[in-house]
Amino acid sequence: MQQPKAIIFDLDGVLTDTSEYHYQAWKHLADDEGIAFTHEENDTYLRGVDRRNSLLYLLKGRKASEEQIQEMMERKNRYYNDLIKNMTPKEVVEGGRELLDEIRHAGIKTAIASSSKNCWTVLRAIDIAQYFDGVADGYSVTRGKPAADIFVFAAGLVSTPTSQCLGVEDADVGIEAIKAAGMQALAIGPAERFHKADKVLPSLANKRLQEMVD
Ligand code: B16
Ligand code: MG
Repeated sequence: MQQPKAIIFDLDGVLTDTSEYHYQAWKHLADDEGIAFTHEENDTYLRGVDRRNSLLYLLKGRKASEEQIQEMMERKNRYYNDLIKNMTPKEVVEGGRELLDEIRHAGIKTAIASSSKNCWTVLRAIDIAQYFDGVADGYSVTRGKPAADIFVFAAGLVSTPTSQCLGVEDADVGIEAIKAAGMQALAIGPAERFHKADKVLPSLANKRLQEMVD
């Protein structure tokens, strides 16, 4: 890999394990509605996917009015907020602060590209907002991952051409978005989850910059 001028991080599932809370909130909604839903489905189909498209997957072809869709999205979001409200700075991936410090000291810009509308709540709860030069979240673009838009938007926030950015993602749709944006892609998670990653690490825990770009 070439040394990037900017690193664009996904949030949920990369810098903190909120992807597990998203799963629990969707599972709660699925149980309410009597719909079968597994952890494996969450990892394969919902990671990185925006709230509305996640719900449409979960409904598995069941008919719902716009009013019912809105109500279910709000209900899932209430369940999710109940789970994240007690998050603390301890829930940053182990060694994450040191890694972000190292990246910034190397003169590399940093930004967030998260599909989540709760992105700022989580950044504040785990106290890492200060490590980023820009934050793109679920309000920044209309076309979600796998469209390139949120990564292109985040690269713009740090005034860096996408060809000089490294994107970091735990979702296969996120890796697709990074590659569509013309960036190098570092995937976080099991190798079999990803199709287009340039490099895969099982986790960002206790990693150094060099291990991300080798
Ligand atoms: P919200 P990321 C994504 O965040 C999550 O991976 C995904 O599970 C969630 O549905 C999506 O955000 C929308 O989240 O309902 O909070 O707006 O991985 O892109 O940081
Ligand atoms: Mg993610």
